[in-house]
Amino acid sequence: MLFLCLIVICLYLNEFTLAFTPNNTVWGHSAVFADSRIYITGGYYPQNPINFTGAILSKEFYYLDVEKSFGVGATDTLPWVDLIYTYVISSQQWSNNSTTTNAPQFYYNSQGQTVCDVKTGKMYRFGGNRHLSGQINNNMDILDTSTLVWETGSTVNAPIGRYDHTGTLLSNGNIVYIGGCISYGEFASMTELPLYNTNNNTWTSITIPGYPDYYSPTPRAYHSAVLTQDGRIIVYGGYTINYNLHEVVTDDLVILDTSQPVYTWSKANVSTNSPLSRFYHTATLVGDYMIVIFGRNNIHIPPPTSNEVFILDTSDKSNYKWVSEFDLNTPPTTSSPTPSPTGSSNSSKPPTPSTAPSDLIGILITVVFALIGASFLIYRYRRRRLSRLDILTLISPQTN
Ligand SMILES: *[C@@H]1O[C@H](CO)[C@@H](O)[C@H](O)[C@H]1NC(C)=O
Ligand SMILES: *[C@@H]1O[C@H](CO)[C@@H](O)[C@H](O)[C@H]1NC(C)=O
Ligand SMILES: *[C@@H]1O[C@H](CO)[C@@H](O)[C@H](O)[C@H]1NC(C)=O
Ligand SMILES: *[C@@H]1O[C@H](CO)[C@@H](O)[C@H](O)[C@H]1NC(C)=O
Ligand SMILES: *[C@@H]1O[C@H](CO)[C@@H](O)[C@H](O)[C@H]1NC(C)=O
Ligand SMILES: *[C@@H]1O[C@H](CO)[C@@H](O)[C@H](O)[C@H]1NC(C)=O
Ligand SMILES: CC(=O)N[C@H]1CO[C@H](CO)[C@@H](O)[C@@H]1O
Repeated sequence: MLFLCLIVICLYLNEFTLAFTPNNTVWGHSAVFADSRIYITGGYYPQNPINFTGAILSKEFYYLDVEKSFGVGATDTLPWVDLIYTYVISSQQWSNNSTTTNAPQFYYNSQGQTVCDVKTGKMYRFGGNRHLSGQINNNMDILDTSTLVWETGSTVNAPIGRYDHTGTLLSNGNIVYIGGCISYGEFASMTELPLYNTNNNTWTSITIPGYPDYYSPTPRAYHSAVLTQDGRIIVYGGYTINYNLHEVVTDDLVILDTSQPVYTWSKANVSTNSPLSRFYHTATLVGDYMIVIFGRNNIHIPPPTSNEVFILDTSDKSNYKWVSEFDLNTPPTTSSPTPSPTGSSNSSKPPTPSTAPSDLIGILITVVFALIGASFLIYRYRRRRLSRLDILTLISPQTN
């Protein structure tokens, strides 16, 4: 297991720093919400933006500041903040403080569903595939973030392996796994979903009544899934067909209602124009707003709009709206925890942008998670470009 040695440091930039705008054509990145910031790292950008061919790993690390209102229209400037860190990849480990023990095998395409339970500090990673063999696994690897020791979850009744799926932790401690591929070009069922009970480490599954009595969404992979406070899992985007011919799903906004004993699917009622459907994006819930960042469309993506960030107002479940503003002045009535590693379950107010120790710890944890995700991608990159990659440069915050 190859981890990277991360050394480093936050060079605080001052107020004169130029405005930072990340590449809009990034896909397969990860996003973590913590302390009113959505941290983005990793992902790919096209080698040939004109015809969208080739994939180069992005080494950027930055965040979207969701502490204040902002618009996502073509002329708006998004509150991106660049982060610079320096990694020295001379040893095969993370820095001392984040070295884990019993590290499991390395898998691809499992980053989209990694779930963290903020109550226990455990991170759950299920499935993924091997890079060279393409072998798909159904392992449940659990990282205790307080001890940094990996454990193995239950294999009894474990579902068939998969990749490019999502995992969503419900308030009852079950992780619901949605979608993904169970073999090359073959998709997991959307009506029989695996559940992992984190309270007693057991697998079960739930059967969702489907067609013809109920709506059944198109099977999909590399979609996103966020949980609202009232138990709706909002599944957005994803691809169908097969990996090489992948196309976005047509029913790109579907809802799994987990608030009743019998879960049901429905297609979201959307009363506004929708952005271009996509996959390999991220979605993060901040209050009642689902913030979708980047992603890609089909093989040949049309030119991106100037801001590839989109906001869905999820407050009215009979009428979802894509809005052009993240507006804290007419705050959504509730503030929902997001299934992110450091999202506090009780942070109903955005914390102040101070650098109090607790914030720093939150940020640190976030960074560690983000980097663990990034390491999967970086590992692959490094294999391909061993000679070039002695130093990765990432950078850090100017604080507001
Ligand atoms: C994409 O563009 C690059 C550079 O212009 C070119 O070399 C490559 O052949 C093109 N690929 C396809 C599939 O069109
Ligand atoms: C953005 O894309 C261009 C070319 O497509 C590339 O040169 C540049 O490094 C990319 N930047 C990031 C942050 O990925
Ligand atoms: C951290 O790692 C360095 C070299 O990898 C080693 O010399 C040092 O003793 C380690 N420190 C701790 C506290 O483990
Ligand atoms: C695990 O917990 C669930 C309820 O949370 C219960 O139905 C199930 O029987 C438990 N399984 C074991 C093996 O204890
Ligand atoms: C969608 O909207 C229609 C008409 O506005 C309404 O009849 C229907 O119940 C709504 N569906 C959901 C799931 O809310
Ligand atoms: C949430 O915070 C409020 C006040 O800040 C406190 O009264 C309440 O007990 C907290 N709830 C939980 C679940 O921690
Ligand atoms: C958060 C944490 O564990 N920090 C430790 C990192 O390692 C140094 C020693 O190298 C400790 O002093 C810190 O407490």
